[in-house]
Amino acid sequence: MPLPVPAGRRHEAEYDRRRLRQWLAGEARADGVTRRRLLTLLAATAAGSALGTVRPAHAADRTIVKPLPPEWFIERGTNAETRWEALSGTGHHTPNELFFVRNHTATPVLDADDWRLRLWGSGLRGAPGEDRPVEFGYDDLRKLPAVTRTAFVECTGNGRSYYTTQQGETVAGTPWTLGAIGVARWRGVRLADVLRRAGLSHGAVDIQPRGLDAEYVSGGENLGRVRRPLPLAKALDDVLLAYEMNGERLPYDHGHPVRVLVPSWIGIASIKWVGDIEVSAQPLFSPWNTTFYRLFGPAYPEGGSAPLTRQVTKSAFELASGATFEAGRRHVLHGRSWSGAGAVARVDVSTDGGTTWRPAHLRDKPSSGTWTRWSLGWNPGTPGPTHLLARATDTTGRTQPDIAVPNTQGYLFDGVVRHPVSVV
Ligand SMILES: Nc1nc2c(c(=O)[nH]1)N[C@H]1C(S)=C(S)[C@@H](COP(=O)(O)O)O[C@H]1N2
Ligand SMILES: [Mo]
Repeated sequence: MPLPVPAGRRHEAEYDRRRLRQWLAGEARADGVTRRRLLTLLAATAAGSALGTVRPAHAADRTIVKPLPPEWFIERGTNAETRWEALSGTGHHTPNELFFVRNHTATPVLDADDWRLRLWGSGLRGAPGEDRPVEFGYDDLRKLPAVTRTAFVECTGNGRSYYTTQQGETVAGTPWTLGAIGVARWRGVRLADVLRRAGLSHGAVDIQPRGLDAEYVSGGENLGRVRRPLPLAKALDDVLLAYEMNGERLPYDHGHPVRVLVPSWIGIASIKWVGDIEVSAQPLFSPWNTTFYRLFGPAYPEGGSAPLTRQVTKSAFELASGATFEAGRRHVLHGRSWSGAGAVARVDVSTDGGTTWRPAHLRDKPSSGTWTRWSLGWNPGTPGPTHLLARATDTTGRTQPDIAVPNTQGYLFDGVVRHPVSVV
């Protein structure tokens, strides 16, 4: 039996863990102590074990906490894209270790025990003219009725690089291929339940969750903390405050202790590390529904489109770019297709660069808010390079076009992607 730890020491051990996590997040001073020494200490704590195999030389500069082995991820600045070939053989849900990360700055390492969610603003009932904030702790949320749902989180810029490589357009932003999406089983509470408990007024129209990560500086301008308004109708419909991902405590990089999860909508709506939610009787704006996440370009009005909401339809093969296939043998191609408008109920695949098409075999019951896995047998004949193409159609009748309508920030690419492979 382990010896009982004196209360004073237990306390200090807990504080030490927190202090070390703060150091990792750049929030503690460590004058006169080497980085190596602190990493050794960190590795000995519970926080350390959750970090896995942090590469010591880079640990203090890293913006993502979890390991990013190059066979699973393509690192893109503060972000990490999942490699599609790494999803081969995984189930319907993306394992947490493989889930892409999109960080405006860096993952803050937060402690659920210290965390509070503050709801405030003119859309809450209170004495007239009085701003009446309401707070919930982590345990308060865990005591509310829990719900579980499978949903993707996908970056609005997923597939952005194909505007350039397939269409010759110049677009601004992270040049994702198709790996800025993941599907997880999220568990948490309905945002509607929390809003009602906080005392939602009849006049409320918008809510605005805000992250606890650092303020975002873009082009020399401090835009403040990451935040984006959400119409009340969506907030009350199917939005969750999630504290679990695939049966595990929410990982640091994905919003620990609590994130917003807005099914079918663009990834930016699903605010991670949520610290407060403004509930407003007036419509709200932030840079993330004005400058960003509207469509600008020749096909759109001068001031841009309306703020973006749902994702578009896309397909991807569980293959590396340039994968090789032996001629004269039967192979099975696997892939996944998804849409923000409805379930994907039909996928057509071409193995000859788009000349002929065959329907793929669906491996999931089509369901909205998530992808449908599919497969197709292929017996390639002549050696040489070719392109594999997949075109999905969702239950609302949307089919992926050959060409996506361009916009300056390269959002919502829905064109059919030409995946290069070679037959050997
Ligand atoms: N607080 C906060 N929330 C955030 C972000 C962020 O940088 N800070 N990035 C957003 C964007 S653009 C996307 S695509 C998703 C990515 O979620 P993930 O990192 O869990 O995959 O989180 C969103 N929520
Ligand atoms: Mo995103």
